[in-house]
Amino acid sequence: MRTEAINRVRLVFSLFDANGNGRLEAEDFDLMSSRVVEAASGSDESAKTAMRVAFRRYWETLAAELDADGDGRISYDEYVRCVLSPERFDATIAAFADALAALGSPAGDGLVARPRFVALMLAIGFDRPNIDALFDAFGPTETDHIPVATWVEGIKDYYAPEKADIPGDLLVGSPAA
Ligand SMILES: [Ca+2]
Ligand SMILES: [Ca+2]
Repeated sequence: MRTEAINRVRLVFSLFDANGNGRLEAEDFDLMSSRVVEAASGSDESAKTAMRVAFRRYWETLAAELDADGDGRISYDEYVRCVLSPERFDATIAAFADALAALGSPAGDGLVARPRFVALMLAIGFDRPNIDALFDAFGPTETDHIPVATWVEGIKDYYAPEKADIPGDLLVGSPAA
């Protein structure tokens, strides 16, 4: 198990605990979903609906796979076990990544502008310096865009337990000066 992967998982757990009670539950994903969709001004309704569906599926997958004590909530100890069987989450993560990155490109041109990326990542709860560091690591164009596909792959890598020294690690802690 890579330390970097555990750090990434810990960060996601803290952000997805949107109501801050130390457990993941359906309400957290509803809150997060609302925040992200609200930040996606300019996206069409079908893209917003796809995001809501992806968040719901995300929660339902966690509840089905990780709620070891069956109390309808996911503790951190339950959540961290997701890294032991990542293949069970691949399809859910892929759908989530596609929906999120699609919100980043409302024009449907396959490109995500930095302000849009920042707005969506702030809505999830990441810190601004980390978000900018990640965007820079994705190698933006001269017009400060990244391809949707780059973001999708970055999200999948973020959740891959065997990956280290990836752009997504820049979301954890303070970005290097
Ligand atoms: Ca919670
Ligand atoms: Ca539980």
